[in-house]
Amino acid sequence: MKLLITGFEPFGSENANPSWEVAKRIALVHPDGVEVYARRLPVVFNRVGDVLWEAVERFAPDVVLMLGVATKRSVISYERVAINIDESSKMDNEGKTYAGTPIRRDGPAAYFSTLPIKEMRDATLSAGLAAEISNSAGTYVCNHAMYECLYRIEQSGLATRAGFVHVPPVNGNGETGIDKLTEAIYIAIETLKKHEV
Ligand code: PCA
Repeated sequence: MKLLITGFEPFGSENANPSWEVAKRIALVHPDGVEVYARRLPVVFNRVGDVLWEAVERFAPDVVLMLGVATKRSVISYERVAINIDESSKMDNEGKTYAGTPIRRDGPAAYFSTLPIKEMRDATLSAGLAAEISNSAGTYVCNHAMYECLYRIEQSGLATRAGFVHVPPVNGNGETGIDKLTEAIYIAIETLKKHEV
Protein backbone atom coordinates (compact mmCIF):
# COMPACT_ATOMS: atom_id res chain seq x y z
CA MET A 1 0.00 0.00 0.00
CA LYS A 2 1.28 3.45 -0.91
CA LEU A 3 0.35 6.12 1.60
CA LEU A 4 0.63 9.88 1.34
CA ILE A 5 0.45 11.38 4.81
CA THR A 6 0.20 15.13 5.23
CA GLY A 7 0.48 17.55 8.12
CA PHE A 8 0.33 21.33 8.30
CA GLU A 9 2.83 24.08 8.92
CA PRO A 10 2.31 26.12 12.13
CA PHE A 11 -0.37 28.81 12.15
CA GLY A 12 -1.75 31.41 14.53
CA SER A 13 0.50 32.00 17.50
CA GLU A 14 1.97 28.46 17.54
CA ASN A 15 5.51 27.71 16.41
CA ALA A 16 4.99 24.00 15.76
CA ASN A 17 2.12 21.92 14.48
CA PRO A 18 1.76 18.41 15.94
CA SER A 19 0.11 17.21 12.72
CA TRP A 20 3.37 17.62 10.80
CA GLU A 21 5.44 16.21 13.66
CA VAL A 22 3.31 13.05 13.56
CA ALA A 23 3.38 12.81 9.74
CA LYS A 24 7.20 13.04 9.72
CA ARG A 25 7.50 10.32 12.36
CA ILE A 26 5.13 8.01 10.48
CA ALA A 27 7.34 8.36 7.39
CA LEU A 28 10.36 7.37 9.51
CA VAL A 29 8.86 4.36 11.27
CA HIS A 30 7.55 2.82 8.04
CA PRO A 31 4.64 0.57 9.03
CA ASP A 32 5.23 -2.89 7.59
CA GLY A 33 4.18 -3.19 3.95
CA VAL A 34 3.34 0.51 3.69
CA GLU A 35 5.34 2.83 1.48
CA VAL A 36 4.99 6.25 3.12
CA TYR A 37 5.44 9.70 1.62
CA ALA A 38 5.00 12.76 3.83
CA ARG A 39 4.20 16.31 2.75
CA ARG A 40 3.85 19.49 4.78
CA LEU A 41 0.95 21.64 3.64
CA PRO A 42 0.60 25.43 3.85
CA VAL A 43 -2.15 26.89 6.03
CA VAL A 44 -3.31 28.94 3.06
CA PHE A 45 -6.78 28.45 1.61
CA ASN A 46 -5.91 29.14 -2.01
CA ARG A 47 -2.62 27.18 -2.08
CA VAL A 48 -3.27 24.05 -0.06
CA GLY A 49 -5.17 22.23 -2.84
CA ASP A 50 -2.37 22.66 -5.39
CA VAL A 51 0.41 21.63 -2.99
CA LEU A 52 -1.55 18.55 -1.95
CA TRP A 53 -2.41 17.61 -5.50
CA GLU A 54 1.18 18.00 -6.69
CA ALA A 55 2.09 15.30 -4.14
CA VAL A 56 -0.81 13.05 -5.19
CA GLU A 57 0.31 13.26 -8.82
CA ARG A 58 3.95 12.68 -7.95
CA PHE A 59 3.49 9.67 -5.63
CA ALA A 60 0.24 8.15 -6.93
CA PRO A 61 -0.76 6.93 -3.45
CA ASP A 62 -3.49 4.37 -2.77
CA VAL A 63 -4.48 6.34 0.31
CA VAL A 64 -4.18 9.99 1.33
CA LEU A 65 -4.28 10.50 5.09
CA MET A 66 -4.42 14.18 5.99
CA LEU A 67 -3.67 15.32 9.53
CA GLY A 68 -4.34 18.68 11.15
CA VAL A 69 -4.46 20.02 14.68
CA ALA A 70 -7.77 21.02 16.25
CA THR A 71 -6.75 23.44 18.96
CA LYS A 72 -10.00 23.16 20.89
CA ARG A 73 -10.36 19.38 20.85
CA SER A 74 -8.97 16.96 23.35
CA VAL A 75 -9.29 13.68 21.42
CA ILE A 76 -8.24 12.33 18.03
CA SER A 77 -11.14 12.93 15.62
CA TYR A 78 -11.78 10.96 12.46
CA GLU A 79 -13.60 13.34 10.15
CA ARG A 80 -16.66 12.01 8.37
CA VAL A 81 -17.36 14.89 6.01
CA ALA A 82 -15.89 17.94 4.26
CA ILE A 83 -18.25 20.77 3.26
CA ASN A 84 -18.10 23.18 0.31
CA ILE A 85 -17.48 26.36 2.33
CA ASP A 86 -14.55 28.52 3.35
CA GLU A 87 -15.44 30.61 6.36
CA SER A 88 -13.03 32.04 8.89
CA SER A 89 -12.52 35.32 10.65
CA LYS A 90 -9.13 33.93 11.72
CA MET A 91 -6.55 34.80 9.05
CA ASP A 92 -4.74 32.07 7.15
CA ASN A 93 -0.95 32.28 6.78
CA GLU A 94 -1.31 34.74 3.91
CA GLY A 95 -3.55 37.03 5.95
CA LYS A 96 -6.81 36.10 4.20
CA THR A 97 -10.21 35.67 5.82
CA TYR A 98 -13.36 34.22 4.23
CA ALA A 99 -17.04 34.75 4.89
CA GLY A 100 -18.82 31.76 3.46
CA THR A 101 -17.28 31.34 0.00
CA PRO A 102 -17.90 28.03 -1.78
CA ILE A 103 -14.68 26.08 -2.34
CA ARG A 104 -15.89 24.84 -5.75
CA ARG A 105 -18.85 26.49 -7.46
CA ASP A 106 -19.44 23.33 -9.49
CA GLY A 107 -18.86 20.99 -6.56
CA PRO A 108 -21.36 19.12 -4.36
CA ALA A 109 -22.31 20.44 -0.93
CA ALA A 110 -20.09 17.85 0.75
CA TYR A 111 -17.91 14.78 0.41
CA PHE A 112 -17.73 11.86 2.80
CA SER A 113 -14.36 10.47 3.84
CA THR A 114 -13.54 7.33 1.86
CA LEU A 115 -11.53 5.86 4.74
CA PRO A 116 -12.89 3.23 7.18
CA ILE A 117 -13.27 5.83 9.95
CA LYS A 118 -15.03 3.61 12.45
CA GLU A 119 -12.41 0.88 12.23
CA MET A 120 -9.69 3.52 12.52
CA ARG A 121 -11.36 5.05 15.56
CA ASP A 122 -11.62 1.62 17.18
CA ALA A 123 -7.95 0.95 16.47
CA THR A 124 -7.03 4.22 18.17
CA LEU A 125 -9.14 3.34 21.18
CA SER A 126 -7.36 0.01 21.39
CA ALA A 127 -4.03 1.89 21.51
CA GLY A 128 -5.29 3.42 24.72
CA LEU A 129 -6.12 6.86 23.37
CA ALA A 130 -9.45 8.62 23.28
CA ALA A 131 -10.91 8.91 19.78
CA GLU A 132 -14.15 9.89 18.14
CA ILE A 133 -15.92 10.28 14.84
CA SER A 134 -16.39 13.97 14.05
CA ASN A 135 -19.18 15.26 11.84
CA SER A 136 -17.52 18.58 11.10
CA ALA A 137 -13.97 19.37 10.05
CA GLY A 138 -14.80 23.06 10.55
CA THR A 139 -14.65 25.68 7.80
CA TYR A 140 -10.97 26.59 8.01
CA VAL A 141 -8.02 25.24 5.97
CA CYS A 142 -8.37 21.61 7.14
CA ASN A 143 -11.91 21.27 5.83
CA HIS A 144 -10.75 22.98 2.63
CA ALA A 145 -7.89 20.50 2.16
CA MET A 146 -10.15 17.50 2.70
CA TYR A 147 -12.80 18.87 0.31
CA GLU A 148 -10.25 19.73 -2.41
CA CYS A 149 -8.63 16.33 -2.17
CA LEU A 150 -11.90 14.43 -2.54
CA TYR A 151 -13.11 16.78 -5.31
CA ARG A 152 -9.91 16.37 -7.34
CA ILE A 153 -9.90 12.59 -6.85
CA GLU A 154 -13.46 12.47 -8.17
CA GLN A 155 -12.72 14.81 -11.09
CA SER A 156 -9.68 12.73 -12.06
CA GLY A 157 -11.55 9.45 -11.82
CA LEU A 158 -8.96 8.02 -9.42
CA ALA A 159 -9.64 5.15 -7.00
CA THR A 160 -7.48 6.83 -4.32
CA ARG A 161 -9.06 6.79 -0.88
CA ALA A 162 -8.75 9.89 1.26
CA GLY A 163 -9.72 11.29 4.59
CA PHE A 164 -8.82 13.65 7.38
CA VAL A 165 -7.89 13.23 11.02
CA HIS A 166 -7.78 16.06 13.54
CA VAL A 167 -5.32 15.58 16.38
CA PRO A 168 -5.48 17.46 19.68
CA PRO A 169 -2.74 19.89 20.70
CA VAL A 170 0.11 18.17 22.52
CA ASN A 171 0.96 18.63 26.16
CA GLY A 172 4.42 17.31 26.90
CA ASN A 173 4.81 13.54 26.76
CA GLY A 174 1.61 12.64 28.50
CA GLU A 175 -1.64 11.22 27.19
CA THR A 176 -1.53 13.40 24.08
CA GLY A 177 2.22 13.68 23.56
CA ILE A 178 3.67 13.32 20.04
CA ASP A 179 4.76 9.72 20.66
CA LYS A 180 1.30 8.66 21.77
CA LEU A 181 -0.35 10.45 18.83
CA THR A 182 2.10 8.81 16.43
CA GLU A 183 1.34 5.39 17.91
CA ALA A 184 -2.40 5.97 17.50
CA ILE A 185 -2.05 7.04 13.87
CA TYR A 186 0.32 4.15 13.19
CA ILE A 187 -2.26 1.67 14.44
CA ALA A 188 -4.99 3.39 12.40
CA ILE A 189 -2.79 2.92 9.30
CA GLU A 190 -2.49 -0.80 10.05
CA THR A 191 -6.29 -0.84 9.94
CA LEU A 192 -6.20 0.86 6.54
CA LYS A 193 -4.01 -1.96 5.25
CA LYS A 194 -6.60 -4.53 6.30
CA HIS A 195 -9.27 -2.59 4.44
CA GLU A 196 -7.44 -2.37 1.15
CA VAL A 197 -9.71 -2.29 -1.87
N1 PCA B 1 -5.47 22.91 11.67
C1 PCA B 1 -6.28 23.91 11.00
C2 PCA B 1 -5.57 24.22 9.72
C3 PCA B 1 -4.19 23.68 9.87
C4 PCA B 1 -4.26 22.80 11.06
O1 PCA B 1 -3.35 22.06 11.46
C5 PCA B 1 -7.74 23.47 10.83
O2 PCA B 1 -8.26 22.71 11.67
O3 PCA B 1 -8.41 23.91 9.89
